[in-house]
Amino acid sequence: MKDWKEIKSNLLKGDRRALAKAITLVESHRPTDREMAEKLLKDIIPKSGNSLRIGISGIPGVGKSSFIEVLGLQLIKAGHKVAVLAVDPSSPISGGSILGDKTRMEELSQNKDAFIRPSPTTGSLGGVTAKTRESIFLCEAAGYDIVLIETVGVGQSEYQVSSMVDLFMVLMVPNTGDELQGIKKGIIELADLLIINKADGDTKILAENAKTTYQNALHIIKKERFWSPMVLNCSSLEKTGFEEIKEALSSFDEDSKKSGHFESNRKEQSQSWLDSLFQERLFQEIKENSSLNSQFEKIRKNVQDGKATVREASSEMIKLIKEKL
Ligand SMILES: Nc1nc2c(ncn2[C@@H]2O[C@H](COP(=O)(O)OP(=O)(O)OP(=O)(O)O)[C@@H](O)[C@H]2O)c(=O)[nH]1
Ligand SMILES: [Mg+2]
Repeated sequence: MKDWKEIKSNLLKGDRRALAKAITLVESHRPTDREMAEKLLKDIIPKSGNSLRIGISGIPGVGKSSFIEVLGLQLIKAGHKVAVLAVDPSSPISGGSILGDKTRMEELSQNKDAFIRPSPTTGSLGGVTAKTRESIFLCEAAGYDIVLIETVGVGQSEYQVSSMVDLFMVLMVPNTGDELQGIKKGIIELADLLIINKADGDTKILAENAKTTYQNALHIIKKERFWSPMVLNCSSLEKTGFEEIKEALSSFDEDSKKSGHFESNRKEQSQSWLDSLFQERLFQEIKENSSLNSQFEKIRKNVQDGKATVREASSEMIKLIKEKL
């Protein structure tokens, strides 16, 4: 990668190609790229932060990409610049969902005020989310004031994404039977907005019923915060329900800033990011230290052979680490 300073100055002017290059740099595993990425990030961080970061989650096929296409275009019409990032730890190699996204977000991807970036394709979930966080900063420095982060997958990625956004949205489909069966209560607890998509055609009435069910369920989950989670219906196909969604987004933005939650939440998020990054790097350092590791092997064997208790062994390991520090 050539001149990171050139990338930086073009990125700060809002150049989409420079932004794409910058993200590639951040995603790269090559040590020289890594070095440049760190310099670049250090320089642009003061210019970042100025967006509403929105996480969008939901099971595969619920309609996230179609939803983002409609919402994104409407936000742009209202004067925003919209960046879309994806977190997809479930498909580390393939381009399947990327292809899907390109076609689902056809109009948005061609809009000059939109920037769409598929998920980083390599690395552990921890690595992928670290890169997504850094990509958020880059998008903000390039002038995007709405950053949408689409998470694919069930389970851990939702928690990871909710810990890097200001507002977390969960998309659901109306279904027959017990509405709450399929979703984990934990995910609902994370949601600031629950959106029931596909409220059209035959499923319109089901969506209405689902809305009531979820509203009641959310009532039970008591949140002592500035914001009570909302349930809204929409159809990405018919483009209905989006006025209410946009209103909810701006109320959330306003209320969270007024209450001080916005600021404190971001501080908390960067603190916990630092903690987890520190831990990750510390473990990496230890793993890469061969003399330490051969000593650890012996200690492990002692435990296996019943010559030391687990507690004794861990104390011994800590002692060895301290000696190296
Ligand atoms: N009837 C109806 N169908 C929809 C709506 N939104 C999306 N779909 C359809 O649902 C399917 C999945 O939509 P996507 O937008 O790709 O869903 P996704 O959640 O992004 O899927 P993954 O990226 O695979 O997780 C497509 O066939 C869409 O045409 C809607 O509002 N109404
Ligand atoms: Mg999708």
